[in-house]
Amino acid sequence: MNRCLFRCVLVLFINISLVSQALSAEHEVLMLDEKSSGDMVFEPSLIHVSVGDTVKFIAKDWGHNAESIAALSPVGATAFYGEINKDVTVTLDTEGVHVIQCNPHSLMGMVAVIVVGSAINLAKIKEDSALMNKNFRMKRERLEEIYARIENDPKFGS
Ligand SMILES: [Cu+2]
Repeated sequence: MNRCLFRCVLVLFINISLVSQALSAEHEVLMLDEKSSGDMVFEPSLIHVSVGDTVKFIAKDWGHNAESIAALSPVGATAFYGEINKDVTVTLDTEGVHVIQCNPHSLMGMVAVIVVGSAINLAKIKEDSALMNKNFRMKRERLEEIYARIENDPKFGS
């Protein structure tokens, strides 16, 4: 009898934790000085999340921040601005491609891309990035590489 009750409670508990995991997840992105892929990077530089998930940007190395770029975000997305040397956690409620930058290193192409759900606005983001290319003078190919990875991976649904 007790064993049955224990089993039922255990099953219920597992179900509750599975449901809450399915509802939202937290992802982590590191802000780093250097990596094999180059200097001043977000790691990973491309992540795929579900609507309602959170992303925590972790200030592992000094001198970085994470902030949204209004012109390279889906229409209606909430802007965020993380302070330098501080972790920042954002909840992403707007579907589409969001480009994130480190303000001090934006000229060096310290960017990350978060795809929330499907990359429904990728064409527009690419067009607007081309207009902003002057702001990514040194390593703007990083963004182009990331867009190519999105286009070549069916999971992003672009
Ligand atoms: Cu930086």
